[in-house]
Amino acid sequence: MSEPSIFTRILTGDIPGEILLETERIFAIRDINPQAPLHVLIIPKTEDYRDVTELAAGDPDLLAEMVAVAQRLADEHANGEYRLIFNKGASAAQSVFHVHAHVLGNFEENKLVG
Ligand code: DGP
Repeated sequence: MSEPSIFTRILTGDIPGEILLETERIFAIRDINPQAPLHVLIIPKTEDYRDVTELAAGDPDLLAEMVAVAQRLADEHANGEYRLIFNKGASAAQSVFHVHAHVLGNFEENKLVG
């Protein structure tokens, strides 16, 4: 069997990481290298899907649940608005091959006022 992914190791407590939200099939953590004031990763607990294309083909309901979790996170930590990104493939900057979505928000916090 292959090694558990970095995300599974956070879920199981093998390595540290704050779990922001957890449902039966999904969990969410803050990205270690945030690209926006809010930058959270939404991750299915299963490692069955390497990327969003496999997930959409294999379990579209789980993909829809990830979008619902993105909205929940944005409602709780932003103003209900968010950017949702899936990287698919190394040449598109995917580095962890356990499917996950990046939720980014609160971009206004970086703008200068006045
Ligand atoms: P991607 O490039 O789409 O595969 O995104 C992987 C993301 O995972 C990347 O933005 C950084 C994040 N990441 C990698 N290792 C860790 C970790 O140990 N903890 C947390 N919180 N995030 C991590």
